[in-house]
Amino acid sequence: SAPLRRRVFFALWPDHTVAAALHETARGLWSACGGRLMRRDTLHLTLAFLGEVPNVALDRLSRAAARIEGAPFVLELDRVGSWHGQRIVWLAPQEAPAALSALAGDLDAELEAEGFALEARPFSPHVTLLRNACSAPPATGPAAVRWPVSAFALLESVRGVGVATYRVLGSWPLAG
Ligand code: 2AM
Repeated sequence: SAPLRRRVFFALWPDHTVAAALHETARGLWSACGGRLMRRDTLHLTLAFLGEVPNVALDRLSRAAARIEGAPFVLELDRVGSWHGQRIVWLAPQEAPAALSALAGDLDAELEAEGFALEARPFSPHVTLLRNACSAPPATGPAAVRWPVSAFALLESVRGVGVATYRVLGSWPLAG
């Protein structure tokens, strides 16, 4: 039977080429740092995390997304870091492009206008590459990944046996 609720979030979802580059970087870090390597087809940058929402709310999510008037931008993912508590190793932009911060901020505002409550914690753009990894990844090493961004997506997280897979529910262009 179909679930009545879905676990969803908005994210930047890489094309095959960028996902392959991210995964290469992840493998390099994994060899130094261990842990669990995120699969290539799951790599993403979260913009807004909603968690479980009822199916009937999906229309409101689409409406919020459709109101975004974003501009395309290029992300230079040139910084490796970790969060010790969660033992996550991630890749992030040294400096977030203004268009990325604007996109996340506008999305938050539109989601709140549609009645969704979001976390107050500040936007910290990152792509998780490893979980349960060492807490001191090598700062130098992988080359920066260049990610031209021209759309954002709504993703559903589907819990499989042991693994989560993600399904794109919708995608909206950043037409400029
Ligand atoms: P993470 O990679 O740093 O764990 C799907 O779970 C995506 O949503 C992941 O990118 C995850 O971030 C993010 N996520 C999970 N729970 C979250 C929360 N409570 N707040 C913000 N982002 C969250």
